[in-house]
Amino acid sequence: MTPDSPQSSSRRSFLRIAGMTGAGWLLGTSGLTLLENPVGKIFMPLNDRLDALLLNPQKNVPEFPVSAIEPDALIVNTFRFTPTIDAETFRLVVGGEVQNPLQLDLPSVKSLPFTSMVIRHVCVEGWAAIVQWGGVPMREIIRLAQPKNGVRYVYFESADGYYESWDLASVMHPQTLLAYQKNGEPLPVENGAPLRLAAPIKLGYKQSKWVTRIMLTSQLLPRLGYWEDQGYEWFAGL
Ligand SMILES: Nc1nc2c(c(=O)[nH]1)N[C@H]1C(S)=C(S)[C@@H](COP(=O)(O)O)O[C@H]1N2
Ligand SMILES: [Mo]
Repeated sequence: MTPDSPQSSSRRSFLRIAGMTGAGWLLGTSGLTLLENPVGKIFMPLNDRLDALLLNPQKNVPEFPVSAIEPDALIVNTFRFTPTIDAETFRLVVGGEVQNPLQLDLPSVKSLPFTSMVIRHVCVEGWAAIVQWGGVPMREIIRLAQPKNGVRYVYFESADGYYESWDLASVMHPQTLLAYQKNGEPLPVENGAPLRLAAPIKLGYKQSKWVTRIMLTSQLLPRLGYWEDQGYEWFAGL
């Protein structure tokens, strides 16, 4: 943990999150949304699909010890160009079929629960690397956005024009992170800063770098993903 660890930030920082009402939707750790009103606290169930994914989390993939990290093994794999993103003006947009569209600045993203994991990154081109990633579990962001009933897919748009679609269950996996640290350091720009996907359950090309926009949908769109649209497998599970 660094001195300015995201875990030390107070819940008040949630108020900086655009799209939240003054009445205040607070997030319980139980996976249910907690509504404070004059009468007391009322538990509001989310939609069934999301409830199932939150209350019956999928099995964690075993992680590696920090000593197993291979600092030089992660090959930068960028197919177009490395975009420059201004951290000050950056907003992560979360929209589509959600009840609570979000525009999160970086401090807001970093105020969300922090997780770190040491996993193997596997590229379809025939190399792999054990890497530590730190960031916010994607499920926390999905939960904040409150998907409407019927949402099954999540689209990720990147600043370099890269795009990917995932199934909701894989996005809700506890080890699917929106990462902003690599091997204990701030995420380098060539690895996707300020925010990139990292997960031990999918091949490298599913793990979008420079994520700017997250869209929740009930149906897959004609464009599936940068590599999928050139014939690569969509699910790409490990
Ligand atoms: N936006 C964007 N994301 C991307 C890519 C890319 O070119 N653009 N390459 C993908 C591929 S194939 C891999 S293996 C990983 C590589 O991540 P790294 O460059 O941090 O090693 O990023 C994935 N995400
Ligand atoms: Mo890759």
